Parts: sequence; structure tokens; C-alpha cells
Amino acid sequence: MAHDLKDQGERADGLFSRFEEDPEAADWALFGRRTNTDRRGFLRGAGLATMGAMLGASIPFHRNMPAGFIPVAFAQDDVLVGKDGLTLLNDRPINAETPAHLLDDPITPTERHFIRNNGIPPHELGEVDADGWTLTIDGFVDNTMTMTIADMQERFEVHTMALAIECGGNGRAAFDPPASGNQWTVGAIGCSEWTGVRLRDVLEAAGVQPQVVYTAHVGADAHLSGDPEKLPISRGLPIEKAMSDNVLIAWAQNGAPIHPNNGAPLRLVVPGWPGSCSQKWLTSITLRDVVHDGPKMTGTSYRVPNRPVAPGEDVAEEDFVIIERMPVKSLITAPPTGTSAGRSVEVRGHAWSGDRRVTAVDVSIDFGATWQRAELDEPVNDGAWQNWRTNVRFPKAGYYEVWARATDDAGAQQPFEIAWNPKGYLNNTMHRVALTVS
Ligand SMILES: Nc1nc2c(c(=O)[nH]1)N[C@H]1C(S)=C(S)[C@@H](COP(=O)(O)O)O[C@H]1N2
Ligand SMILES: [Mo]
Repeated sequence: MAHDLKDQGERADGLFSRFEEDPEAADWALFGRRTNTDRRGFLRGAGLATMGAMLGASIPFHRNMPAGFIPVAFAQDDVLVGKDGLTLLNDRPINAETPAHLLDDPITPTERHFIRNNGIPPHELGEVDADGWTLTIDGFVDNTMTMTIADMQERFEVHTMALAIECGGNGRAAFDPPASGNQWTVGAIGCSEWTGVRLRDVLEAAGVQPQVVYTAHVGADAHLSGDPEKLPISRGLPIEKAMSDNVLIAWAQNGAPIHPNNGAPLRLVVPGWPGSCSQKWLTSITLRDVVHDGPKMTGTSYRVPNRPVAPGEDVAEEDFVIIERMPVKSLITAPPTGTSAGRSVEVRGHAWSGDRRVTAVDVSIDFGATWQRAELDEPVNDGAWQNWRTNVRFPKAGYYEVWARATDDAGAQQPFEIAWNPKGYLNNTMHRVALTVS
């Protein structure tokens, strides 16, 4: 017994000293794996809190881990730690979407919320100190304010809301001719529960001056080039939108700290508008007397032509307009596409429409010849997606497609055909799943 303990002590000492000399070599020699160098640098700098946040759990025996030790959870699929089943589209910057059937929950679990990064997030640059994190409100305000998260919690009413975030480029993969950028299929959407304070309450405390027309958001992520003068992305909102009830400055996702790749420790959540409005790793908001002109606000970024255009058509830059609300859309989350089903099956999913309400979801199993109305829930709050379900009966065995089509309270309905645009935004065509009925 005593002998065993001594052995273990020696083994642990050996582990510590080998990691002290050269953690990379030690990890390689002992565990026979290599992590990409960028990622390894980040993990070595990452504190216990960041590692815990990414794993979604604390590490009870953390004291036994030598400095530079990489938990095996990070080594496998190491860019998607703390995520479950996401499809990686790019790893620098990290972009990952969620397969439709993994979005079946009414509220999207953190591990299934997609990731869209434009640059290098702060947790890959060094340790993120949530307690010392500050947000500054400046520009055309009566009082410039700099607050910690604790200051905001104390000063303003705290709200928890389910809010849908959808990337403006969700659905781009279906564009023909193709549009460059992340080839999102249907899964750059999620509806987690976010906790924070209203942007409006904070702006009112700062005192919005009459000439203000737009906000400008800045986060702590670094430009991919490494140039400290450049921001990867800085977008803004018309002041009226910024003052909505459901625009939050959030520090929690589903009741826990935000996942590092979803913006920890602080982010904006702007439901119904392109995800790019929801600045992650938020450090400042400047109120402006002109429309914001930060990176990805100008040119053709997050903009579409001001008129319908033919697929492949060249459009002059001055004919592009900033995308505001996202269009009416729905997703079938069960059953999964490509599976087999019995004669009778529950089809279900979600539907949403920018700042509007969805009033109907219809489902077809006969290529759109006939439709059956689904049971549709109200959103749990403004800005959440709406859940729907319906029982479908197939007349005989064979191949079927299930299609879903949402209609909103302004009468807008999902189309059959993509409204093609050069940058591949706003594809809200119907979602289809393939089923083999036996
Ligand atoms: N600071 C910062 N905020 C950001 C981004 C970013 O790259 N940097 N990406 C934006 C884009 S384009 C989208 S779609 C959403 C995605 O949020 P998520 O990664 O939490 O899903 O974050 C937005 N906020
Ligand atoms: Mo996005």
C-alpha cells in the first residue's frame, strides 16, 4: 500500500518536472499527440476558469495537472471543446454550424450553439479576466461610463430571455452561382437563454444626445493579421433598434458563463437582425451622429442589393443596403434527414421572422402539392424562435421529402427560390428533409 503511494508520488513528480522543462515535448512524449501551435499557445495561457468554461465543467483534480498540460478533451477536435456535434467549416477563424437535428431542443444548449468568429478571440490571446472586464459607453452621451459586469448587475434590472441569433449568411451553401464566405447550410442559428441588462437601460443612464443615429460596437478579438490597429469586425445598430426591449448586454448563456467562443465574458445579443450585430467580447459602445463605418459595416458586407437581381448579376456598390431584420424562416429538427421512419411520425422544429411573429407553419410531404398546418407555439418572449410540431401520416412505403414553410404576421412566406445576392445572405428558402418510410 505504502509502496503504491510512493510510486504514484514519483510518477507525479516525474510528470511535473518533464512538463516544466518542455511542455510540448512532454505532451508529445507522454501522450503521443500534437496540438496545433496556435492552439497550444492559447491553451498554455488559458487559466483554469477559461478551461472550465470551455469544458462546461470544473476540474476537481486540477492541482495534479502540470503547467502546460493539455487535457485530452482539448486534444481531440480541439477547436470545438465544449461543443457537441457541430460541423467545423473553418478553424482560423473558428466557424462551426449545428446539424438541424441537433437543434431540436426548444432552447439551444450552449454546446449546440453555432460559432461564427471573424478574428482571434481574446481567450486565445491570453487569460480573460471576467471580474476585471469593463464596458465603456461613449460618443454622443451626457456621461461617458465605464462599468464592470458587477457594476451593471448592481445598477440595472437583470433580464433572462430566450433570443435567437442567426448569421446573415446562414444558407449560403445553396447559392448558385456560389457566394464566397462560410458555406453555412442551415445551422448558423441558435436560440439560447441569455442573461444580462437591457442595452436601452445602460444607454439611458449614459444619456443619449439628440443627434445620435447609430451605435458602434467594439469587441476584444484580434484581427487575423495580428495587426493591433485593425478590428476584425465592428458593427452597429440604428439607435431605435438599440433601444428595443430585447436587446441585451449579456454575461450568461443558459444560466452559466457564456461559452468562450460565444463571447465570454460579455456580449451583445440582438435578436432578429444579422448575428453580426451581436458583438461578442464586448468592450465598448460608441454613440454616433452618423451611420457606423467600422469593419464589415461598409462596402458589400452584410448588405444586399436594393432590388431583386438575377443570379450572378454584377451589382454596383452604391446599390447595396445594410441588412436589418432577418426574413421569415423555419427549420425541421425532427426527424433527422436521411433516416427511415414509420407510417406515422411527429415532425417538429422552430420558426422565426426578424422582429415579427410567425403566424403559421405548414408542412408538405408531396412536394408542395398539399400542406398541413402545424401546431405552433407563441415565442416564450419577443426575440425567441417559435416551436412547432405536427403528426404526419405517409400513405405507403417509399421515399418522401418533408418540407416546412413559415408565414409571418406581415404575410411574408418562405419562398421556393433563393433571392440570389452577391454575398450570399438571407437565404430563407424552405427546409427539406428526406425520409424513407418502410
Ligand atoms: N467581437 C466579435 N463579435 C462577433 C463576431 C466576431 O467575429 N467578433 N461575429 C459576429 C457574427 S458574424 C455572428 S453571426 C455572431 C455569431 O455569434 P455566435 O458565435 O455566438 O454564434 O457573432 C457576431 N459577433
Ligand atoms: Mo454572421
